[in-house]
Amino acid sequence: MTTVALLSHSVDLDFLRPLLLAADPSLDIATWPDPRCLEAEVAVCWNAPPGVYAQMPRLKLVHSIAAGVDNVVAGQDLRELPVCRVVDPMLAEGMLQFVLWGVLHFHRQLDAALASQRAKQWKRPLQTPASACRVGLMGMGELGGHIAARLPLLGYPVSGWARTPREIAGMTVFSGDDSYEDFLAQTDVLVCLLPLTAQTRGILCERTFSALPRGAALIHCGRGEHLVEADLIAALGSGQLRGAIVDVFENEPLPPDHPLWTTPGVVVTPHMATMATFDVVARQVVRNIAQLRENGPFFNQVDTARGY
Ligand code: NDP
Ligand code: OXD
Repeated sequence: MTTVALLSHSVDLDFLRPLLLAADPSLDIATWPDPRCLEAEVAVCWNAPPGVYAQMPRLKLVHSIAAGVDNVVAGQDLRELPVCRVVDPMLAEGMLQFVLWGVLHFHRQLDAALASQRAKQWKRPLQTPASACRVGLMGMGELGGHIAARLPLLGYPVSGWARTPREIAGMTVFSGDDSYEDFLAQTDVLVCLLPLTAQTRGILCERTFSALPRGAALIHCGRGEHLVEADLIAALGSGQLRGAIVDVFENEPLPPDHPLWTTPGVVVTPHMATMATFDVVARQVVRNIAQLRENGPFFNQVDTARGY
């Protein structure tokens, strides 16, 4: 029998119990803060309690319930533990939908139309073809790569920025710090789909905003810690940025007195850009537990040295 610990200091993950048992009735499941968690071989996590793996001598596999693993590895003693994440076509499709909505919001000037509505003014914003709205994707992985394949079909010129170089027909993919400013200089709508790592923390800052064309917009779907909120507010205030859709925050839920709720030009969404269904999450976890028993290779294992 494999014991699974459902670990989170911010949400009660017990809702996964019936789904995991449906996929593998033999599992023994404990939910944090049940002390039995410390006996588990498998940790299934979102915002894992700090330092908890160090107290789990039998732990053999750490599994995020999400695409990102930052809050699963931060502040933990990982030893040589394998860490896996969720990769799912419907999760990628959900992110495509969210980003498309955001691109349309800026390209079709719905931000201007909503501002006019608030002022009870009938103003028809100038409409331009999709070809005039250049989308820049930070991150060309499972999510950014899917969006890069689909947005051009609607006429949007898309470029990408990743850590490592690659060739994609019909698209410029920039890579590394040396080409970062070149990437930004030709981007009207910047979409952040990066993982949170030591290299990407704070990347959405004054340096980034000032390298964009004046009046560019931001769609931020990565992690809250990518964004220097004061720099965003300053860039919006100066007109360097025209608007921002912000889905992720350093402190979630966003506190009621947070300035971004009411900063002109900002659309706040509650970390809803996309998610896998809980059923998919449970099935992917159970599939990797089977691999653990068989000593087989894990699905969607991350490179913990790289951080994603
Ligand atoms: P992947 O690991 O598949 O892709 C990550 C991409 O980021 C890769 O292209 C990688 O480059 C690039 N990258 C990593 N570090 C750097 C760096 N230092 N400089 C430039 N590029 C870098 O991740 P996913 O696409 O699956 O997910 C991305 C993130 O999206 C998640 O980590 C999570 O934070 C966020 N997310 C947010 C959701 C929401 O609802 N808001 C939902 C799901 C995910 P390379 O290809 O060269 O390795
Ligand atoms: C994820 C998320 O990483 O929900 O999947 O943010």
